[in-house]
Amino acid sequence: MHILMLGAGAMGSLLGARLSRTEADITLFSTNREHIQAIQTHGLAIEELDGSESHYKLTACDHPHKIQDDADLVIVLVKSYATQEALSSILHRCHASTLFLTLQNGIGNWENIARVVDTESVLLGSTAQGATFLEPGKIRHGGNGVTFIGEPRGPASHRVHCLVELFRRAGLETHSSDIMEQLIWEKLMVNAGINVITALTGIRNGMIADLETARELSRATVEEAVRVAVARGFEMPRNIMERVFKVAQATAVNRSSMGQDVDRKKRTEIDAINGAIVRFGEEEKIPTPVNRTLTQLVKILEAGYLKEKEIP
Ligand code: KPL
Repeated sequence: MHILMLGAGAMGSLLGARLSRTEADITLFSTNREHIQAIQTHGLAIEELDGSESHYKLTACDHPHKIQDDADLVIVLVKSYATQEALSSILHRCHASTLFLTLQNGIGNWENIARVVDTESVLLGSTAQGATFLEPGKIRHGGNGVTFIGEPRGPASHRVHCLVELFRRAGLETHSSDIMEQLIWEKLMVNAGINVITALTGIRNGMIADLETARELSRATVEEAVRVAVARGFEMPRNIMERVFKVAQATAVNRSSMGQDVDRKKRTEIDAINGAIVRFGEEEKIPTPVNRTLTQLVKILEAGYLKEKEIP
C-alpha cells in the first residue's frame, strides 16, 4: 500500500514516520523545501517523549511532479485553508479507488476535499497526538493521544477497520467511530478553547488550565461554541470544559498548532476554528462576541506579520 502524506508539518511528519513502521510505503509531501531537503539528506529526526531521538529514513518530495508512486491512501494534513490547492496538485498520483483521510484541525475539511475528489472516497478522522516542528528535518513528539477514524456518516465500514488496524500496527492508539462528525465538533471545542488564546498571548498550552484569567476566557469561548454546536444538532458532553483543561494539561509544555503558526509567522487555521464558530453562529442567529473578537485579533496579528514578510 502506498500512502501519501499530504502535508508534512509536525503532525504529517510524525504520523508518516510511525506509519513507515508498517508494511506501507510512505511518501511525505510538503512545499516546505528546507524540511523536505533535510529529510532527504539526513532522514527525519523525532525527539521522543522520553527525550531520546529516533531517526526515520523516509521518501520525501517538495514538488507534486517528483512524487513517484500512485497513492492508495492520501492522508490530508495540510492546513485547512490549503486543502483544495494541495489536493488538486497531486490528483495525477491518485486512481479510481484512492482513499482520502482527513486528520486536519477545524471544521469544513470534508467539504473542502469533496470539492476536489469523489465524496465516496473521503473518510474522516481526528487525532489527539501532539507534535511540534523544531527545525527542518526535526520534530518533537509532544504527547500520545487517541486517533479516531470513520465514515463521514453511518457505521464504520470494512475500509475504516482496515485503516484502524494499519494505524495500530504503527503503534498509534486508534479506534473506529460511527459518530465522526460529532467527534470533530468535540475536538473543535478543544481547539477553540486552547489554540486562539495561546496564539495571541504566547503562552504554552498548560497555562490555559493553570491561570485563572486564561481559564475564564477559554470557558467563555467554549460556552459560545457549545451553543452553536447544539444549534447545529450536536450534543456536547457536559464535561467539555474539563476535557479542554485536561488536553491543555496533557500538552502543557507545547505550544498549540496555532501558537506555532504565529511563532513562525505563518497563516493560521483561525477561519476553520473560531472563525467557523462565528460563521455558523450567524447562520443559527447565536451571538458569538468572544469568538468574533478573538478571531479578529488573530487576523490582525496575522495580517501584520504576513505584510511585513512582503516588505523587502
Ligand atoms: O490540537 C491541538 C493543536 O494544537 O492544534 C491541541 C494541542 C490539542 C490543542 O488544541
